[in-house]
Amino acid sequence: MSVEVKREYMDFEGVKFPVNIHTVESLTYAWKEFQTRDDDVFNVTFPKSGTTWLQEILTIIYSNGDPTPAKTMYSWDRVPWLEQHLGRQKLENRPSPRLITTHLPIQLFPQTFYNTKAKVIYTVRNPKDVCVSLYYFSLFALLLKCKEDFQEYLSMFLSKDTPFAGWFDHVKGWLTMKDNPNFLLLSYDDMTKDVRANVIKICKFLGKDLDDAAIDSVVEHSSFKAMKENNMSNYSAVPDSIFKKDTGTFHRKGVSGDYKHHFTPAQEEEFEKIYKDCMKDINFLF
Ligand code: PPS
Repeated sequence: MSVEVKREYMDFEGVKFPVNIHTVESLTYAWKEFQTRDDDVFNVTFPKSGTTWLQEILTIIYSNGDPTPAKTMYSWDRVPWLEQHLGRQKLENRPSPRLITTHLPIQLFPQTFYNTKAKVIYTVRNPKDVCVSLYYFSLFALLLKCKEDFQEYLSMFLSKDTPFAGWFDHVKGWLTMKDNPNFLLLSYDDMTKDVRANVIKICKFLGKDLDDAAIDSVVEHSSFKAMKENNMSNYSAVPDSIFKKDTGTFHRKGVSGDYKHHFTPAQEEEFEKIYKDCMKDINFLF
């Protein structure tokens, strides 16, 4: 039986979510019912900011450098999405420590988190690159609204018709946690420059004592090339009814600054203006 996939969003507490993989029940579970444990680790991102990369890095850190789990289990089973329709099923009885992925904006993050020692790793990426990455992704991911014309897509990205609260509110919300000792802020763009230093930073934050060889293994097996070739992480297993794979690949370029090949000077100017206005109270520059 084939399920009809729709490029539509539902509204939950004023935030838009793609309908096919989110329900009121799954979002309520994530927000109000999920029981956070002290050793839970949350991989939090706005889409296209390094989610899958962190899923791979965390998996291999927690196997002490052994790439086997990353090569034998799907990323969405190893580090499942909390808010998606299978979140409860995948996370409820999972042994600790649980590695958990989420695109939730901070106001819908599990309420029980705040009474625990659980940790959040929040990865940000230059929003212009996020926009370009999401533009290409939405052309082949049939779960998302898309526009073939990049200018039209850019306008949609900057509008209220963006899922997961939109880039600006998502980032602004999560940055309010930046002084919490259980919160680690990473930058995708910085990771592309020195992934090893970032892996060491993550290990320190998580209290994981990996030797040099294990750290080298994390770096090697989470590289763009390794992940693009890893059928457990490259989404090649997703059916064509959801990802129209003849129109793109999940692992597209994996670089910082690709927006320069897509934005016109006028589009950059428009973006900068909105960025400055929306982020005026935030001390964070790209
Ligand atoms: S999603 O759909 O939200 O889970 O997407 P996400 O994983 O956050 O982001 C996808 C972009 O990340 C790139 N990517 C990587 N870059 C560098 N190194 C590694 N290992 C890596 N893995 C994924 C991926 O190519 C997407 O970026 P673009 O710019 O489209 O290439």
